[in-house]
Amino acid sequence: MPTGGGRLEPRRAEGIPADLPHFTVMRITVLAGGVGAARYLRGLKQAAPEAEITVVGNTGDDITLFGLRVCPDLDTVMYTLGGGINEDQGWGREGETHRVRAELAAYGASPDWFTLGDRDFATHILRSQLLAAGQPLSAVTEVLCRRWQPGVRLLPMSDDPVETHVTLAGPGGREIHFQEWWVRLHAATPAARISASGAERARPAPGVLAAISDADVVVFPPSNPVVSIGTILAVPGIRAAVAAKTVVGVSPIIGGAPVRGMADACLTAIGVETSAAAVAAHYGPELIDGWLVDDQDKAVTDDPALAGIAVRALPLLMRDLPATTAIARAALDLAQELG
Ligand code: FO1
Repeated sequence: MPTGGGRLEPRRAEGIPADLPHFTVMRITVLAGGVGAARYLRGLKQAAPEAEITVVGNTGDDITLFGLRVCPDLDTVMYTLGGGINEDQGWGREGETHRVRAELAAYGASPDWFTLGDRDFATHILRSQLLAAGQPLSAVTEVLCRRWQPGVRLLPMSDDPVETHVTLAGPGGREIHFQEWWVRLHAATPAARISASGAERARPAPGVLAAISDADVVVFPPSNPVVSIGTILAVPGIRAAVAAKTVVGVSPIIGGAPVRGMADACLTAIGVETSAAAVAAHYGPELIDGWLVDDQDKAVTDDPALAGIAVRALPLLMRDLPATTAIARAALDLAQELG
């Protein structure tokens, strides 16, 4: 809940003399996972073309493969906003070939369950080269974004290693990397526990806390509340910084099911029902001030479990850019109303 009573007024940009025409910049900070967040950001850029948007990206999905550091959620935001994404998959590069993958398979190299395309490999090779030279992930991400020009500032949640691990249910449940659970097992094997390994020792990356505290509004796009937004909030300092701001979230669940991905498997793992109301209650009124739900879930607007959270119902399927832009606009309007 925001502390000050300050209205959501776009601020005067620094250095503009008071008597000049009123030039203001709205600052929006978005906690982002992968595909859902990236698609939402396309609409947000359209809804507020003059705004300064900072994206705090989840790095819990990151994995080292063949000696290369792969950062799926950062890359999905960068490729999607930069125009290089494989639109159908929502991850990886468009126009891909898989010659390197085939050569690795011919050697019997493992793992063989994670598809890396030839163009995508270039991103991981350059990232790994710069990391090996001692550059922090935030600096490396800035270098990669110089090519893609995503039109937002993309910050990893932390420069320290954090990896989401899943403990499989059942006797002697193994602990495996999130990607193995997600990609090889399709999250079909129930998870007894999902943890952000290393989060407790991680520090917010440079600029992350300032981007949150300086924001006029913080947005939770329709990302996975457990392994994307939950992981970002697990980095010490981030949850408290966000809770002090006006926060509007977009439900990733419509009509009791995730729009894409397998957020239901993640929610079940932490004992949260797969519903728009349950996810909002999971975040709680201490964290979020507004919550957008689909028309199918408009009963949520009267749900007593969501006291303290302003709920608005509207079409929430991001079927195309105009629809996504309307959703992004609605979040900003609600934030303005709650200012
Ligand atoms: N998701 C899959 O379901 N199968 C894959 O083979 C796969 C490869 C892959 C390669 C690079 C990348 O950036 C993402 C990739 N993803 C793949 C998506 C990845 O699992 C994401 O972490 C999830 O979409 C959750 O955000």
